[in-house]
Amino acid sequence: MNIVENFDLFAPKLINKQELLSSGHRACSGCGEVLAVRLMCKALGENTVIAAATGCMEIISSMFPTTAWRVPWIHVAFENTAAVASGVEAGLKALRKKGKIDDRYIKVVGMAGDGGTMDIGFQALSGAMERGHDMIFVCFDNEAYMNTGIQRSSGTPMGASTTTAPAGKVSSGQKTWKKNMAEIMAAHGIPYVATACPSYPLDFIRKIEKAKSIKGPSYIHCFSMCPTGWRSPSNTAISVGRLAVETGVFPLFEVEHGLYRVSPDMPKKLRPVKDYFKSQGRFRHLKEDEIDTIQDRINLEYKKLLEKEKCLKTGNAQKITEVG
Ligand SMILES: Cc1ncc(C[n+]2csc(CCOP(=O)(O)OP(=O)(O)O)c2C)c(N)n1
Repeated sequence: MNIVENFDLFAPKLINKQELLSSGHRACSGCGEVLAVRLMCKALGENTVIAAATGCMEIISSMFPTTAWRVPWIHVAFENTAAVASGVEAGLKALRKKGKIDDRYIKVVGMAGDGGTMDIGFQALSGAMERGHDMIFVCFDNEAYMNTGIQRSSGTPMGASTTTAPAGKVSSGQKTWKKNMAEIMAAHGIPYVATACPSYPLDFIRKIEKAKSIKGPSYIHCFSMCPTGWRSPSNTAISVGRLAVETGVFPLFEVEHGLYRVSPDMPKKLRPVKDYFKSQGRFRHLKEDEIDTIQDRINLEYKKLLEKEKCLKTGNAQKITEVG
């Protein structure tokens, strides 16, 4: 289905008012990630089973003997979130086939932080996507191992100060470029990949709904603002998320059956990355030349993304899908 021509089909309609992640959890004040999880649950609805890795969202929501989850939720190890989710999906399929459960469609979701997705849970995720399980995997990327004390991950951006990549006299924070997880997932050739940010809630909900409607594997990479780890005031999570999108630090796009589409929320012209850096203490130490290097990289990556989208607009997309 052509995602541009059929955009109205996917546009957000009424938002589910039911809260499937209840209040009373222990998230930090101003946490952008828990807002994203709440929106995700609204979009998924109650016919959902979630497998969640250890991480902030687990420790804040499931302190024994309480739980904030109003859908079946399984806490699993860092390494095997996607493997557990794929097992649940296969199990439900088998039970349905044998007539042991009713015919209701249940969506299985795996979720983890950037550490649990991009580092330690990576091989299980790659395997589940390649096997084609009917599931969604959502990475809530707060750009470090946050609940254990702000250690760097492969999702930490270049130059950010963390406790294991600290800024100081001889170091300028993280020394490596952020792993481009959405592109890695797109390279698996799965039906649907998207980036999202809770500062754009309708875009986020629409993407989760679309992933839910797809029978097959989907991956959503969600930018998850963390005032605690990013050294920013707790009332700035939404504005920081907006700045990340407006500066192209975190572009919003989706890849449906190999076809790229940049979100209409992206600005015509990107703001300078400096505006984004100013909003957080973790970038406070960066010097002009370091900021320039990062700016060049952002410009290049965004240009590459727009080029990929251009294929769709120029009609080359048809050729790509025919070949694919
Ligand atoms: C194999 C393994 N290594 C280390 C840990 C300890 N540990 C628990 S949560 C966590 C950090 C999780 O980081 P991330 O996935 O980015 O989630 P966040 O806490 O940022 O939400 C670590 C290192 C663990 N539970 N299992």
